Amino acid sequence: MTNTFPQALTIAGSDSDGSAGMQADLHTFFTRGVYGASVITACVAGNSYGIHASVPMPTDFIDQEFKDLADDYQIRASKTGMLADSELIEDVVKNYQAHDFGPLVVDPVIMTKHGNQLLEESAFETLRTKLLPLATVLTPNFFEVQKIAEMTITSDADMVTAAQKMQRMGAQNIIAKGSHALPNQTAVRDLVLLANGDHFWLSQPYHATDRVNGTGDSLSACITAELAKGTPMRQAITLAKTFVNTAIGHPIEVGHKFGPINHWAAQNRDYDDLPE
Ligand code: PXL
Repeated sequence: MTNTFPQALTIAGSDSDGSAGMQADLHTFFTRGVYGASVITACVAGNSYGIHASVPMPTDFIDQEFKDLADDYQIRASKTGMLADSELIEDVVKNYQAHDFGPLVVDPVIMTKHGNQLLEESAFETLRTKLLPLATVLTPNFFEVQKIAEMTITSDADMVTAAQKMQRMGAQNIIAKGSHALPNQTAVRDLVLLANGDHFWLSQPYHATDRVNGTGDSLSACITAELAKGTPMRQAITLAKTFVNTAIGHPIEVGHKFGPINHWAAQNRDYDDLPE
């Protein structure tokens, strides 16, 4: 067997309701035509109302997951999601450095939209100093941008400064997601800072819906899937943004509160119209 079919890896937590975490990642890989493997770091029990229990996996089990993939599969791109605590982050960093699993997309998962903490407060510095420098792409949301860059963002210029600061911390490419809490909001604007120093803004319509669970996971997973297929960085990020916006724009009736996004709507969209 040639083992050449595009294969991507999510290193993330399992979310029992399927809306976020590795389930959202695997939905995304599937809809972008990429085979998805998963190194499970933690298990979360929850539903559209919130998270009610969380258990980290033992690091020797995580080591074995990495080993089994390295022994057999050819992972072309990887992403990280929920990493729970410092010990897990350090274990994932060790394993990622020991294997050739392609470019790494780091979604710096800290807290859910319900306000549930997914990363211990004490692990934040480990994330910033040990994982972030490995990021081929970093995908912080508005809250995470401000926390990582230690800045309050009130203007476009602030956002560029924050992204440049994160690049100096070691992340190569950054998509810094804009605020979703502006008065009379009609659009969401994200900043992309590329490794060569160029930056541009991506604007998408704002959808007033609670069905947004798994958006950050799906964005970073979509970038990962595209990189696994060899899509150039700029197109991978632009396509992923449109993918997630399309999925948010076509809600499905699952759960009562922060329900999942619609990966089928995103799958059925044609992406040939996107700018180069
Ligand atoms: O969407 C962030 C996220 C990541 N990983 C897991 C989650 C969630 C949100 O619920 O449960 C496992």
